[in-house]
This record gives sequence, C-alpha cells and structure tokens, in this order.
Amino acid sequence: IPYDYIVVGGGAGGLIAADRLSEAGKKVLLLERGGPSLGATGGTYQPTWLKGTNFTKFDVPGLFETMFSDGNPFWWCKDVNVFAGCLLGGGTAINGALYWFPTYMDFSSAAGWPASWNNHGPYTAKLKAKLPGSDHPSTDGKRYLEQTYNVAAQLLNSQGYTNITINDNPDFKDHAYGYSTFAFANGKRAGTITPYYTTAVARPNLTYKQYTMVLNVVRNGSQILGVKTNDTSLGPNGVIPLTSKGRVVLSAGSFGTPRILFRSGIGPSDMINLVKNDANAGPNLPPQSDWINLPVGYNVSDNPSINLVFTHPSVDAYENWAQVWTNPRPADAAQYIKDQSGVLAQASPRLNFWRAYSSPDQRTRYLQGTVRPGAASVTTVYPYNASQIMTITAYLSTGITSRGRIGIDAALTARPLVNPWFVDPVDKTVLIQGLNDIVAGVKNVPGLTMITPDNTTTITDYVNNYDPGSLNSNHWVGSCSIGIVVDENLLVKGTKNLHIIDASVIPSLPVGNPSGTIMSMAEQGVAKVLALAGGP
Ligand code: 6FA
Ligand code: ABL
Repeated sequence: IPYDYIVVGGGAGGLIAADRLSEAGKKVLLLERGGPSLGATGGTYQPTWLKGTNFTKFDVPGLFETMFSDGNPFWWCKDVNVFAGCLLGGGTAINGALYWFPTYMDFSSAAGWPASWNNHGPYTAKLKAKLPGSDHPSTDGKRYLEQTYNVAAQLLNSQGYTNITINDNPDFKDHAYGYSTFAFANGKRAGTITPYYTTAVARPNLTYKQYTMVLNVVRNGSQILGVKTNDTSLGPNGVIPLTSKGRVVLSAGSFGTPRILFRSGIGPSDMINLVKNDANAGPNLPPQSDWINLPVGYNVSDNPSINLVFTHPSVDAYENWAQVWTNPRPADAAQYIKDQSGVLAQASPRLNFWRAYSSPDQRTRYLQGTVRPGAASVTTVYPYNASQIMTITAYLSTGITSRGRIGIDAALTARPLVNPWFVDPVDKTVLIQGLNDIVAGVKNVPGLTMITPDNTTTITDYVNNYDPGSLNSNHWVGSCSIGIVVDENLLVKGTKNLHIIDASVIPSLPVGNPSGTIMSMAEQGVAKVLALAGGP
C-alpha cells in the first residue's frame, strides 16, 4: 500500500490487465468480488462423481450446460438481472467458451474504433501465444458426439458453405463453417484464468484479494485517489489508496463497471440521483459540482438470438445434458477422470457458421449459427423423439444497428433499461431472412425435421412472438464505449487516471461470441495504458 495500479474485477479483461501490468513490474492490486473457480485456484464445487479429483464444475467443459440447471448457482452476480459471472475468471469461468480470434472488422473504424486501434494483429498474437484455443479439446485429439456436426454440415454444404478451420481463417466469415473452437486447454476450461491469472498471482508485486467488492472510486475532482471496498480490514472505511501517479483500471464488466461509475458520481444524472437516494451509497458520492456527466450505459448492444430445434435419427441428444451432474454416462465419466478426454472434455456446441447479408439499408449484417445436441426448450405439435433433438441458434452480429441502454434501479441492481434487440426493424428483417435460409436447407438433409417452430407457425410469427428476454445472448458490449465514455487510451473522459478494460468499451458487436475480441482488446488496451506518459 499504496498501489501503482488497482484492477477492479478478475474476468476476461481484468486478468489480462493485471497480468500485463505486473509483468511490467508495477505494484498491482487485483480485486475480485467473487471466490475461486477452477480447482487450481482453490475451487471445490464438484459433483459426487468427481470427488477425489481436483476438477470442479468450472473445470469440466462437459458440465457447461449445468450452469443453467443448478439448485445453488452461487456464481451468478445476484445484483445484475441478466447472466453475469461473479467469481474468479468472470464470464470466462462459466461461459460456453466459444472462442474466436477477432476479424479485421471487429476493430475497424466502421465498427467505431479510433484509427489507433485498427491493427489488432500484434495483440491478437500475444493472446494466441497465451491461449491458443482448440477445436478438438479432448486430450486424445479425437472428436466426440459429432452427429449434430455432420447433420448441420450436410445442410450447409447444400447451400454453398465452405468448411474451414475457423481460427486459421478469422476474416473468412461469409458462407463459412467449422468445428466449434473453445478457450479450453488440456481438456479443461482455461479462459483467462489458466494463462493469465496463474502468471499474475505468482509475481510478488501483485496482490490478489478475492471476495472484495469495489463500491466506488475515491476522487478529488478529476484525480482518482483510490477505491472504496466493502472490506474494512483493507484500509480505513475499506479505502485502498493509489500512489500519486497511480491509476485505477475498472474491469467489472458491461454492467459492473457502469455501476461503479454511477456510485462515483460519473454518468447521467438520473443514474447518479438513484445513488444519491440510497442510504448507504449516497453519502459516498462527491459533491454534485464534481459529478461528471457522461452517457454511461447508452450505446449498448447484444446479439438477438433465436433457437430452431430439430430432430434427426442419427443424433444423440446426450439426455439433453440433464444427467451429466448427478449421473453421467459411466464410461464417459471414467474416461474424463482418467485423462480429460471424451465427450466431457468439450462444452455443448459442435459446429459454428457465418453468413453475410446485405440489407435494405445498404449495410452488411452477419449471421452466426451455433449447433449443439439438446435444446433449452421445445414447443411443438409434433410427436418427437427427445433423444434425437438438436438446436441451431442463430445470432445477428456485426452490422447490427439496434442499441439499448443499461443502468441501475433504485435498489442499485444493474439491469437493461431499454432492450437492445430489434430497435431497428431492419435487424429483425435480416435475422428472419437468415432463419428462412437455414430452414430452406432442411429438405436437403434426409431425416431432418424442424420441430420448433412447427408447421403451425411461420418463421416471421415465431420471431415476432419470441419472448424478448430469450433474445438475450449474454454478449453485452458498449456501455462505456470508446470515443464516447473513454478516450482512445481507455481513459474515462473528464478524469486523469481512471481507465476501463472490459467488454463495456467495445463500441459494437464483434462477428462472433465476443470473448476472444474482448481479450485481444484487453491486450491492446493495457499496452496503451502502459505507454502513457506520466504514469507509475
Ligand atoms: N463469450 C464467448 O466468447 N463465448 C461463449 O461461449 C460465451 N458464453 C457465455 C455464456 O454462456 C454466458 C452464460 C455468459 C454470461 C456469457 C458468455 N459469453 C461468451 C460472454 C463472455 O463471457 C463475456 O462477454 C466476457 O466474459 C466479458 O468480459 P468482461 O471482462 O467484460 O467481464 P467479466 O464478466 O468476464 O468479468 C467481470 C469481473 O468483475 C467478474 O469476475 C466480477 O465478479 C467482477 N466484478 C464485478 N463487479 C465488481 C466489483 N464491484 N468489485 C470487484 N469485482 C467486481
Ligand atoms: C454463448 O456465447 C452464449 O452467451 C450462451 O448463451 C451459449 O449457451 C453459449 N455461448 C454456448 O453456445 C447457451 C446454452 O447452450 C443454453 O442451454 C442456454 O439456455 C443459454 O446459453 C442461456 O443463455
């Protein structure tokens, strides 16, 4: 104490920031509100069949679908009303771990990036060296439970798609498909935890505190002096100071970072007034004359996603993943424990595909598909064989124009205030087109039947009547967009030493599930912060 850098949040962005700052020799404090995840980080939450091993729910890829069906889901942030991981690794500890190296579009000026960000190559290379990812995560190099891959590949081949190794060709995202690729290593979840946390926490100049929640930054006008936490053992009133040249890096995620800003008197006045009215948080606000008016929480996007459910006689739906926690197939459990190979070494997705669409408004929009055994829900008039179900999830991504707003309510729970899906009707038109194109290929695959929607429902009606909350893809970006809330060095406008390195700074959705792009952004962002003059 005091610290050169205080990094708030140990998720996708925060662990990369903490690792690179400590690698540069800075005195770093990393604060995470949650507890351990992987067994190697002290995690212990495991099903009976894994007793005697060091593998937790978070380690074993095949347990991914049980994140949504557990009676005691302690890993979700209880004060964020969409899914968000509140434990070491953040989203990367609990997500599906689909992992794509960014495309040139993801950091282009057209996507909202300053020109100084366009060349992501060197930073993606640093990421790749730490976390190569794998499209065959089983340690024996074999692929398992591939029936849904084969069925979808037949459909896509009939429509002129090309089969590629997706991360070898990141910029090939039109009529392209390949094996799902994951942020796993050695048959286990890695995320940013294994490659970055492990090296960061081993350094004597990095201090890690878990179960420590940052409430607000402490500031004198534009100068950040430190952070206030919920742990009074860490300093007077829980306040931890920075050195005079020090910086705070907020990496609390698309919902967590805006809330810290609001509680620090930074953001739109309607949000700060909610804080002011809170008996605990209000007294910690700076005087109103020091509030910094920024559009924190606006410009938010998330992929609208729609599930189509099918059956095919070749498909093994793997009991819809319902048995893997309490009663996995014995041979698969034994194989996983023996050498982290087999079905359980991979999360549920099997194939991903992309297609570009030009639209009535002259923009190009991209559709992503994810194919997996099982289904989150089935609504159908057809009789069907539940052991043969599979899902294609269609996401609309790059090019999307709809934006929403996130913020807090009177209880200071973080939540969407204006949903970001289909605000622009053209986004909906394009997604419907994409779904119709998928459906048009069904007849080319003998035995393939779409059961949701069934033949009593058109695709247009299906989309129009879709439960809006179910459109959520958990890919929130943009609440502190670069150029709007932070400058090109990720410095919060109006402050001297407050930075943000997480999904919230990304101004528009990347072409795929976003974690790879967030990680590349973090590599580039922390390099820019370290290069600034006048820092520690
Ligand atoms: N992205 C992908 O690329 N592929 C996927 O397959 C994928 N799947 C999912 C998924 O299945 C679910 C259920 C969810 C919720 C997300 C998925 N994502 C996927 C999205 C991806 O995980 C997120 O986009 C990514 O993790 C966001 O990275 P950030 O760095 O912005 O934020 P995190 O949530 O990872 O980390 C924030 C950390 O800050 C957490 O550890 C949290 O506990 C901590 N924190 C929050 N507030 C704090 C506070 N006040 N004080 C201290 N710590 C705080
Ligand atoms: C993602 O990027 C999404 O954020 C997740 O929603 C998705 O997982 C994973 N990747 C894997 O594709 C889905 C599960 O497969 C569903 O069973 C679950 O209902 C859904 O997340 C909940 O959002």
